[in-house]
Amino acid sequence: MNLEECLHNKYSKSIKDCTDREIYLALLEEVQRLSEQKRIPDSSAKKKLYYFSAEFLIGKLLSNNMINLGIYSDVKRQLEKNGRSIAAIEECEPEPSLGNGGLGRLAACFLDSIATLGLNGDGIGLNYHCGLFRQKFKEHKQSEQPDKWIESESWLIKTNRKTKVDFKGFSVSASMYDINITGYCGRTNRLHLFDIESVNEEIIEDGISFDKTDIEKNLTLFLYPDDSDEEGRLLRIYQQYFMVCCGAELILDECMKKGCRLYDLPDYAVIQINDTHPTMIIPELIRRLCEMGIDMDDAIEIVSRTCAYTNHTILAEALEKWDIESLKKTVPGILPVIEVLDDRIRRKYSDEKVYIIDGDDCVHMANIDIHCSFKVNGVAELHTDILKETELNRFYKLYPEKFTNKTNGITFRRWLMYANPQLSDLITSLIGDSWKKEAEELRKLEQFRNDENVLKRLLEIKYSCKKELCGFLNKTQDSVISPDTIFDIQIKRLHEYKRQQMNALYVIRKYLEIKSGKKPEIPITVIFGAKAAPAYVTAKDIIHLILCLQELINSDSEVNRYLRIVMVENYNVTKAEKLIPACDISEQISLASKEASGTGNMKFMLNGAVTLGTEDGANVEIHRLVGDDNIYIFGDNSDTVVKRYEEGSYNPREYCEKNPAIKKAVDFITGSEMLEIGDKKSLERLKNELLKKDWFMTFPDFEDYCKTRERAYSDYRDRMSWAKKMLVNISRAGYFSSDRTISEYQKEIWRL
Ligand code: 26V
Repeated sequence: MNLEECLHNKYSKSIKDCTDREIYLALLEEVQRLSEQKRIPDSSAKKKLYYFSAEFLIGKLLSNNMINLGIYSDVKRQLEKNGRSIAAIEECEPEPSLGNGGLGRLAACFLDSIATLGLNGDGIGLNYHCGLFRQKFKEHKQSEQPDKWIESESWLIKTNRKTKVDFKGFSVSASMYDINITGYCGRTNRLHLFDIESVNEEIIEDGISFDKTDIEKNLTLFLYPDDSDEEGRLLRIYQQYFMVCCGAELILDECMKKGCRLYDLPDYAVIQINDTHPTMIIPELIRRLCEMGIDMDDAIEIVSRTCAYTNHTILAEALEKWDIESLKKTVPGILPVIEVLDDRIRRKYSDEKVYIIDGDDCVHMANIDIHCSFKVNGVAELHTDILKETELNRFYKLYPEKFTNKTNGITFRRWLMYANPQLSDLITSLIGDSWKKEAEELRKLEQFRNDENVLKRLLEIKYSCKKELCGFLNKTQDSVISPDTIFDIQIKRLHEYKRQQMNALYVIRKYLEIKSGKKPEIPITVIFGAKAAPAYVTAKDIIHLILCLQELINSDSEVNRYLRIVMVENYNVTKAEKLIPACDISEQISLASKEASGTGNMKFMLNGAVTLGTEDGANVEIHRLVGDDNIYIFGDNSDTVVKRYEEGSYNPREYCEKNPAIKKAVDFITGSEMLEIGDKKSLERLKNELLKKDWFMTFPDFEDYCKTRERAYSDYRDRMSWAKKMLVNISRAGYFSSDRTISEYQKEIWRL
C-alpha cells in the first residue's frame, strides 16, 4: 500500500505535513478496506461458529491488523523514511475497553486464530460505551472513571441490523456494530457488538455511578456494573438477555437464509458459551424454536446439540445464579423455558445438586449449560481434572462423554511478532519464519542452547525491552527505574486467590532486610499491574498496600538503590504489550487449584521470562514442558490445598504466631512507617483479613515462596545459564499457541 498516495487522496497533504492523527485515520480507512476484501460470503460455508462472550479484550487494532494483512513493515518503513514513527501513530488509537481479564483476552486471541486458520466463526458481544472503567490512583487508592473509548471514526462498522428486545413491561431496540477480525494471512471474520439505541452517557454522575434503573439509557454503558445491590443485579440480567436475544435472532436469520430447516440447526450453527454470562442463549433459542412451531422436547434436543460450554473458574462467587423473582421482573419470556428444563431434570435425576433451580429458588446458570450442551470444557489439564473429580463430579458421572479439556493458548502474532519485534526477528533469522503459523517449530531453537552468540543476543534483546519499558513508565507515570535491575512482574486482575498480597509481603520482608543491612547483590524492581472490581473491598485494600509500599520504598534513599516498586496505573492490553517483553521473572503465584489456567504465564514464557509459580492452572503444563531447571515451582499442590479446605483446619493467626518472619511482615502493614502514608482503616482491615481469614492461604506457602524467589534471584547472576533458561522457555512455548487450542476446538467440538 502506498501511504503517500492515501494521504494525498484524503487530505491533499504529504506524509511529512500530516498530523499523527490524520495518518492514523487514513490508515484506519485503508486497513478497513483491505480487511473487507478478505471477507468470505456467508453462503460459501454451511456451518458457522458463534462465539458468545460478555468480554472481548481485543486491544488496539491498527498495528495488529497491518501485521495480519502483511503490510506492517512496509508502512513502518514509509513512515520512517519521512521522519515519522509508527509508535506515535499507534498512540492516537484508543484501546477498546471491552473486557476485564483472562476470559476476555482469551476470546480475542481465539478470534485471531479462528480467522488465521480460515474457519467460519464470528464473535457476539456487547458494545459497552464506557467499558470496564479507567483506573486512576488518588491518595494511594484506586478510583474509577468511565473509559469512553468510542470515537466518531473507529473500527466499529454500523450495520443495518435492528432487533427488538422484549423485557417485562417494555421493549427496546438494538443495533449491531461490527469489527472486522482479520487473520494472519487468513480470512476476515467479524465481531458483532450489540448496542441499545437509546443509550445515554449523560446519565453518568460522579466517577462511574449512574441510575441503575434507567435501563433504556444505561444498558450498554458499562461492563460488569456493580451488582452488590438488587438494581445492579437486575441490570446484569437485562444485559445478558439483551446480548443473547440479539444473537439468537442473528443466528436464526443467517441459518434460514442458507436454507436450514430448524431441525437441522446443529448442522448450520455451533454456539460456544464463554463462561456463564451468555447462558440465556439456551432458553432463548428454545423459546424461539417453540414459537416457530417446534415442540418443546425437540427444541431442547436441537439446542443441546448446538451449544457447547466453557468453564473458566471454580470460584463459587463466579458461578452465577439468578433468583427466579429477579428473572420474573426482567425477562419473563424465558422463565417458563427454564422451569421446563428444571422439571425435566427433576424427573430424570434424584440428586438435588444437579437441579437447575435450587431450594432457594435460584437458577444455576452453569447447570443449564452442562445439561443443555453437547460438550463442556475446562481450560487447562489440572482445571479440567478438578472439574471432573470434584467441582462438577456429579455432572461428570451423568455425562462423562461431554467433558473435555482444551488448554488455553495465546496468539503469537500479537504477543511475540508485534510486542517483541526484536525477539521475533532473531528467531526468524535462526530458524526461518514458519513458526508464525506452525508454533511448534520454535523447538528448533533448542539447537542453539549452547551457542554463546545466540544467548548473548537474547540477553541484549531483553535489556533493550527493559530500557524501553523504563522510558515508557517514566513518560506515562513518572516512575524512575533502571534496566540494570531484575524485573519481577505480576500483572493480572486483582484477586485474593492470585495472591498479590503474598508478593507484597515478600516486598516488606526485603525492605526490612535491606534496612537491617542485608543488601541484594542485584537490585530488584517489583512491578504490579491490576484493576480491582469497584465493590471488592479487600482487593482495593491490597492496591492501597502496594501503593503505600511504593511510596515508602521508592523515596527511601537507603533502600531504593536495591529495591523499587512500581504499580502500573490502568493496566490494559497496551501496557501488557510493553511489560511482558521486559520481564525477567513472571509471578504466577495463585493458590494451587484456584487459577483455572492463566494466559499471562504463557505470554511471559514466550518472551523469555522464567516463571516463579505454584503448581496451578497451565503452570503445571509449563513445568512439564520446560523441566525443573527452567522454572521455579513452590508451595502446596492442589491436593493438599483441597484437603486443607475440606478439613477446615487452617488457622492463619496460629500460623502467624508460630512464624516470626510472617508475623513481622504482617505487623508491618499497620506499623508506623505505613500509617504515616496510608489510610489506617484500610490497612487495619487488610491485616485483620489476613489474620482472621486468609482464605487463599498465603501463610502456608510464604516461606517456600521467599526461599524460591531468592534462589531465582541468585541464579539470575549467572547470565549465560539464565539465558539458557530463557531459550528453553521460548522454544517450548509453541504448545501454547491459540492456533493449537483452536484446532482442538475445531476437531473435537465445532467440526465446521
Ligand atoms: C465472573 C464474574 C462474576 C460476577 C462479577 C463479574 C465477573 C467477571 C468475570 C467473571 C468470570 C471470571 C472468569 C475468568 O476470567 N476466568 C479466567 O479465565 C481465563 C481464560 O480461561 C483463565 O486463564 C484464568 O485462569 C481464569 O481466571
